Amino acid sequence: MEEKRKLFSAVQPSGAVTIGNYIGAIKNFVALQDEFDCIYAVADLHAITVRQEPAALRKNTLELMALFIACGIDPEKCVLFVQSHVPAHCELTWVLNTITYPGELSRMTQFKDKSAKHAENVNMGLMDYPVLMASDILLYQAAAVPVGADQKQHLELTRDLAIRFNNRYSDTFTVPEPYIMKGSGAKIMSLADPSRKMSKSDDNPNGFITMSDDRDTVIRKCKRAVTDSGNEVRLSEDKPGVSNLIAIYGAFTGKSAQETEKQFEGKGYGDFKLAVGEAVADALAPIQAEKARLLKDKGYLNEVMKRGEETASRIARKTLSKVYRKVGFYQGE
Ligand code: AQP
Repeated sequence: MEEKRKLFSAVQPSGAVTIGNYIGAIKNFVALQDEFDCIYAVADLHAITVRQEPAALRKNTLELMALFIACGIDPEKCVLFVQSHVPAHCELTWVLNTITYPGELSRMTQFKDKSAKHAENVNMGLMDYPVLMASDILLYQAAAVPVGADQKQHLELTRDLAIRFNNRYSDTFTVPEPYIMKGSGAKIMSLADPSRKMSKSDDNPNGFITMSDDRDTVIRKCKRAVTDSGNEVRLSEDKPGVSNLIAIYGAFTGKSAQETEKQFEGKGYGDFKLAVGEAVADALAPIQAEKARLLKDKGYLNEVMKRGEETASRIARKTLSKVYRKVGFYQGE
């Protein structure tokens, strides 16, 4: 049987996961699990580049693992693990750091944004984030990486580092390609400010809907969402607020923008916002119930993580020992 291509992606346990993370990442992870050999991580090493409360980080890690499974990622088909459980990620980062130039990292948009946002904590990890991300991907010889628009620059660096290493030391890494999902690429914007990305670390909780928000909260946040002047439900660049809600509605109902426009023709924003809220709440309810069930079974979650760690470590070690050999580390005769 032909071997499937490997695909890697991860989500940071840096807060309560939003519907932006779900639409842009987790929903796609589920759709890709039959086509690829998928490896998905809870990226806790990445998360500490921004200050985290230790107890919250532990809780968010377990919750994210449960959420992955509750959303439909099958641990029997995919490798699901926690990044810090596989030390090879840090080890490869060190080697790749030695072929990365500071200028490449200081000009990254995310570094600039997060440095501005966390001016009190501009640390080396924040700057080195893309090299750790390159290690995540290259360790597994991933051919494809599903990326949102916000991660394209980082994937480009991963490709550059893979090519640079391969040229210097001979062929070692698969050079990954971005995987753009058909009909997606949606970047979900903040409900409070549709010019900004919806982010789990946003200080304004009205800007995002989390995957754990209850029905009333979801509907209230949708009702309060900043919309544009006028009252016509139409996808348009000059209607960023309404366009964002159309994207969210589409992601949870499967309806195209045209279908949504037609459905709400002659109706105002009020009806539309309520319908968006109800659609999101309806879709989240079964996921929330399954997540709650899984969180009661820590033994099962720990076992999934352990299995994931073992499989991930095996693949990662193979790549790492190749890298160590190529750079000239003595590994016994
Ligand atoms: N608003 C979004 N729309 C679409 N996709 C999104 N992603 C994040 N926000 C949106 C996608 O989610 C995946 C995991 O992201 P991450 O947790 O690794 O970090 P992030 O991109 O920095 O997400 P957040 O929510 O903005 O986290 P914080 O606030 O901690 O920085 C990625 O594939 C991303 O594209």
